Amino acid sequence: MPDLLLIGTAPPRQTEMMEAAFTVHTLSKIEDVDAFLTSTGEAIEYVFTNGHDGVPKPIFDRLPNLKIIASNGVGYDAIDTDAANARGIIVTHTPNVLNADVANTAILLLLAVSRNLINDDAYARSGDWERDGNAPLTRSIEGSKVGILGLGRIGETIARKLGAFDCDVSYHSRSPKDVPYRYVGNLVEMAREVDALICITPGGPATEKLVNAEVMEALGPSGILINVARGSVVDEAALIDALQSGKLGFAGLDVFEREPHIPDALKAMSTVTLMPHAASATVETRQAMGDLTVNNLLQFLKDGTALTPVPECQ
Ligand code: NAP
Ligand code: 8YV
Repeated sequence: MPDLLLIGTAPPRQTEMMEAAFTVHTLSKIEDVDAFLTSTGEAIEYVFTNGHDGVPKPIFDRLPNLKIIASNGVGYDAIDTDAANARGIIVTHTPNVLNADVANTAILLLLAVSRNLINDDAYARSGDWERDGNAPLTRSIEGSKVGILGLGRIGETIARKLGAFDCDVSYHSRSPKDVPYRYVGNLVEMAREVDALICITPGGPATEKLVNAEVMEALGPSGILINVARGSVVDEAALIDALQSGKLGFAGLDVFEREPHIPDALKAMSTVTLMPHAASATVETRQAMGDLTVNNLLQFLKDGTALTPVPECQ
C-alpha cells in the first residue's frame, strides 16, 4: 500500500478509511522524525493534514515524491501552494460542507454578544438576580445593519441566514458579487454604516490586519466585531486597545493571532465572547469534512484526480 503521512490528528472513522488503503505514518507518534524522514521520506506520496498544521517546510522539503496534500479544512493559508505547484503537488481542501455550521457560529456569536449571553448566564447562576434585580437591557439584532467582510461561500450563507432576523446586510470584498446585498468598496465606510461587522475572508498576507484601528473606530462604541475568519485578519493589539478604550463596543471571536494562545486582556473583558476556533466543530460537519478530505486521497489513488483541489491547483 502507498505511504501516507498523517500530520495533526484524524478522527477514528477517517483513520480507518485511510488505513484500509494506505500505510499510515502518524507524525505525532514518530519519536525520531529526522530518522523517519531519512528512511521513509522518499516513500511518502500522500499527506493528510489540517488548516493549522499545514506541512511544515522542513518536512515538505524532505518528501521528494509527495503527490497530494489533503487538508481537513477550507482555509489553507498554512499551506504554501506556490511551493506545492512548483513541484506539481495537488492541494485539496473542504469547501461548502462546513458553510452552514460556520455561518451558524458567526450568528451565534453575534446573538451572544448582542444579548450579553455569557454575562447574563453568570448573573443568573450567581444569585445576583435575586439580590440586585433584573439584569441590564441588551441590544436586539432584529433589523440591525450587518456588514460582511468576505462574501464567499460562507459569507453568503451568513447573509442568507441573517435574512431570518430581517437584517440589513451589506458586504465588502475585492470585487462585487451577483447577490441581492449592497456592495461597499471601502471597508472603513462599511464599518461606519453598520451595527456589526462579521469577518469571513481567507487568512494569509492579502488579508493581514485588514481590520485595523481605523475600521474598529468606524464601528464605534456600540459596534460589534465578529471574527470567524482567521486571527491574522484582525489587528489583535489594536482590538485590545479599541475595546479597552471604548472606541469599539464588543467582540465575538472564534480565531486568534497565535492559537491556541488568547491574550489575557481579551479574556478579562466582559465585552468579549470567546470560542476556541470551533466554528466547524460539530460531529456532523467534522465528519463531512473528514470524509471529503479522505475521499480526495482515495480519488487521487484511483485515477490521479482530486475532488476539491484548491483554486491554485486546478
Ligand atoms: P471563499 O468562498 O473563498 O470566500 C472568501 C471571500 O473573501 C471571497 O468572497 C473573496 O472575495 C473575499 N476576499 C478574499 N480576499 C480578500 C481581501 N483581500 N479583501 C476582501 N475580501 C477578500 O471562502 P469560504 O469558503 O467562504 O471561507 C472563507 C474563510 O473562512 C476560509 O478561508 C477560512 O479562513 C475561514 N474559515 C474559518 C473557520 C473557523 O473555524 N473559524 C471555518 C471555515 C472557514 P474577493 O475575491 O472578491 O475579494
Ligand atoms: C478547521 C477552519 O477548524 O476550515 C477551516 O478553514 O478553520 C476550520 O474548519 C480547521 O481548518 C482545522 O483543520
